[in-house]
Amino acid sequence: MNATGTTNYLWSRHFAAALAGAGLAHVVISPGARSTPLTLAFLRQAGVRCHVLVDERSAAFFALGLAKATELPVALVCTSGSAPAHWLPAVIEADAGRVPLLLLSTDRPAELHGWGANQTVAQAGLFTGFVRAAHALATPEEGFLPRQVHTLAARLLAECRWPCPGPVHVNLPFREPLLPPAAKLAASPDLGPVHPPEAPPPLVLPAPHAVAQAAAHLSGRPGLILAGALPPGSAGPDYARAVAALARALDCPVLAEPLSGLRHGAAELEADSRPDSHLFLAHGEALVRDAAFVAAQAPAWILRCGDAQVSRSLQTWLSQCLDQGTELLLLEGEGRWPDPERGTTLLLRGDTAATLAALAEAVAAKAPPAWMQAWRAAEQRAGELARAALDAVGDDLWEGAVVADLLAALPAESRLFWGNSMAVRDGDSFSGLSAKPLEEHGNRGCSGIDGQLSTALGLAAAGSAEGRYSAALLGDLAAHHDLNALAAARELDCLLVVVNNGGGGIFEYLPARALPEYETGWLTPVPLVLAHGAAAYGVPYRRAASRAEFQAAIAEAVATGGPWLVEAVVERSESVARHRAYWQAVSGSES
Ligand SMILES: Cc1ncc(C[n+]2csc(CCOP(=O)(O)OP(=O)(O)O)c2C)c(N)n1
Repeated sequence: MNATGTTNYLWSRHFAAALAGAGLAHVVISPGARSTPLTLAFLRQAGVRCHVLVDERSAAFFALGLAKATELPVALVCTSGSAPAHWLPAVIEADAGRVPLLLLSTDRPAELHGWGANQTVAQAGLFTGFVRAAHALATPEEGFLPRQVHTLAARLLAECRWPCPGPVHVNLPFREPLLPPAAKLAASPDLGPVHPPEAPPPLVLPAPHAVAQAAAHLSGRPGLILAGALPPGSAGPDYARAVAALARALDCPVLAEPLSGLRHGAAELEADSRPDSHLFLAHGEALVRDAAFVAAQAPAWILRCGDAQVSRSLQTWLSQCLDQGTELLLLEGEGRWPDPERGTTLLLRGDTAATLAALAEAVAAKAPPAWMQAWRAAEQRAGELARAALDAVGDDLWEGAVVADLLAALPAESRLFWGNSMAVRDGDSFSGLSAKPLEEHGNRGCSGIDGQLSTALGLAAAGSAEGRYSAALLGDLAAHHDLNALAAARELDCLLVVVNNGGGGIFEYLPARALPEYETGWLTPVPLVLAHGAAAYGVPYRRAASRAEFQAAIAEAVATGGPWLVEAVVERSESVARHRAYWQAVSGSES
């Protein structure tokens, strides 16, 4: 009997050590009995930081945030029963958003399944359709070969990262007794050498003839680059430099998505900060609302890399361009075909930054100069209108001001999480471009309003260890949805800004707004007293109902550090009027 406990523990120690050796740095653990051998192994594993969160749903989003920030797989551990089911929303987001997560659910042994044993459910296929791989392991057996455990560990992390980053599920049954007697546990077992195999992801490049073919499409013709968000590990300075190099070679604009990482502190801005030399544009969603501009500036080609556009206006404009014969070149290196409009002319497979750099080398001619001049002029005008929209309201608080003031207050190198639903859109409209380096994140894989606080706190947990500040902007319903995440906020340097506009503000812009049942079925304001929510978890709180109050509150939060929740109270109907006035102005109907 005791041999079983010893085997469980030894196997788990080898597994944890090999995962650490293969690069695992963070594990998010939710407590339980069946997971005991694994939990203990991770808690005792050097080089692995354990975060313990009781709610598995929050834990999984927290892990998602950690993985986004560290650009490495993060493991989750939980017990058997309903526990792993709570991971599902974050797993779905990790699948769509290509975020590497290692899901380690523990289970009862096979002989207990199907006989009504307590806390025994079919866990093995729980994440089917949303994981890169699923492994249903057998219980550890005495005499197991450590070499095989080490190789398994390396394989799991490799599967999380390549060819398409994402979640991998491992179901691990343990037979009782789960641990050896206490005396044996006190002494650390000698594991011997733990050298998991290395499996570095390859750099995938398109064939030279495919690069030449694509470059021929682009050279000398008016076009533009739609630069979207890339999965963790692919974004960053290489991406910024490569996009800038290609745009410079073609003299074409880059419509930088809010989560592309190209808006704040991107490489080309550091190289040359004169507005008349900018290649990256931040007001794409506004520019394409102007029918006259769109008609005059029809692109011959659009090159798209990264995730699809956040704004509806850009999506609609892209469809119209394709209808009118614009060629669409897709860059993709993960085996997907991300083209919701289904208008691809040429799909170029390869690592995004490396492929962009290869294209920059291969293009032969720039577009006619008037092409870029017109886009720059329009960008400048949209920027002025956005600033005017902010200046017009004085001390009134609305989302445009919240975005501008938050960006101004954050220290350089901060990580910023843009929540769904209006937060990321307001960030798109009003964050502009700046030379201050910021790392921006969001959960746009499936754009849920769940797990927003947890993801932001996961980002902050990575940031606090590096001395980096973190912040998040989200709506009141999203905050309500995930309020118990605040349990993880203690000791993290994180400013959580909740825009309280009395429910789901996004629905103000959708057809349901006209229905008599609108408030009951869509707006759905909740009687949430955020001050009490923050107090319940010991998080300092400020309420801001004016721009001056908001600026003071976030300045205090940044200056004092630690976790803060700032509630920005926005009058919904005025906010809607301001959004509409801005869109009307940029659409040219007021010019
Ligand atoms: C998990 C999940 N449930 C429901 C939705 C549908 N939904 C999209 S936006 C939204 C309202 C969000 O309200 P809030 O967080 O207050 O943000 P605001 O719209 O005011 O910006 C809802 C319910 C969703 N995206 N995800």
